[in-house]
Amino acid sequence: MHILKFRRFSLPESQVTPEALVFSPRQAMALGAGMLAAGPALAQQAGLLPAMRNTRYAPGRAITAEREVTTYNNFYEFGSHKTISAAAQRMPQRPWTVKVEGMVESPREYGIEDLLRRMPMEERVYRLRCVEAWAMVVPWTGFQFSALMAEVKPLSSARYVVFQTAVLPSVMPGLRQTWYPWPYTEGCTIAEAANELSFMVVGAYGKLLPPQNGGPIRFHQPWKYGFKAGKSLVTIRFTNQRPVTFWEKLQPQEYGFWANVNPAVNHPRWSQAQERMLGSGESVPTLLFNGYGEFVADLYTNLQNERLWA
Ligand SMILES: Nc1nc2c(c(=O)[nH]1)N[C@H]1C(S)=C(S)[C@@H](COP(=O)(O)O)O[C@H]1N2
Ligand SMILES: [Mo]
Repeated sequence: MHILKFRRFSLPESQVTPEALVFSPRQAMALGAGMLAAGPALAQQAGLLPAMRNTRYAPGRAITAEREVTTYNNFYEFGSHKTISAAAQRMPQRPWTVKVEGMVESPREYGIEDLLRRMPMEERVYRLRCVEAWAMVVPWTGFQFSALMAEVKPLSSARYVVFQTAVLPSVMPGLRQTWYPWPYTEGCTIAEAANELSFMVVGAYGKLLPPQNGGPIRFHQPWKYGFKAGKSLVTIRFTNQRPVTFWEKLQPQEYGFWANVNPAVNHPRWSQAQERMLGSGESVPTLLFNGYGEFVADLYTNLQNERLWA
């Protein structure tokens, strides 16, 4: 425990947020237990996970059991079914490089360890609503995407951000399904990316993000359907061209660019009014913008002509 504390406090002052300096006994215990169980990979990040929870984003629902979240997944690179978690363990998580490129003043290539050390880490409990009408509530660890934007400085000509998943044919059997438009590519506008809710996820339940959930790094915008949350990212590109994203290429009549959650706009093949909570199986009403309207509704006031819902 003392070693862990030392590591945390040995971070340069400039890389530590004020909240990160507060370290509850409970978190210290969780960290100690995680260390013993998970070995060297976690030990390398010991000073960073778990991070302090940011309570500004109360989910209003119970956190979903970790076991459900880590064993029921959408990750088509590993297969077009939910039980890919075992197969995903074959995806190496280190070394891992994320390129930030395109219309930015300072393009960068980050080693994942370096990125984690540079960014202001926090925990946020967010809802995730899949377009297939299941949902979960997860304590993610990560950093607000705007912190990365501040470092690379998008040019004023940049309009969109594009997120691209790794292509690793030796460990991703799903890539053999050649009718899918690999690589998995997602994107949003600069304004959406700069919103305070846009979050780069590198951990869950106080531990490093497991590969099946998109480790070592995935995106998440909790007011949009889950398919917008690209997993296992290797490239983040700023551009003035609106990307045609993975599901939009496949089924443009069912999955659009904006994909904001709206219970009143049904999927062509099912209702979006309700959602099934993973674990409890409880059926609950779906909320406009997945309940995050107070943070994001303003982004869409001048976009009435766009198809804002999935
Ligand atoms: N690269 C990649 N990212 C992806 C997907 C995918 O198939 N491949 N599925 C998406 C969908 S549809 C959802 S609902 C979420 C699921 O995240 P989870 O498995 O962590 O619950 O990941 C999203 N990100
Ligand atoms: Mo999804």
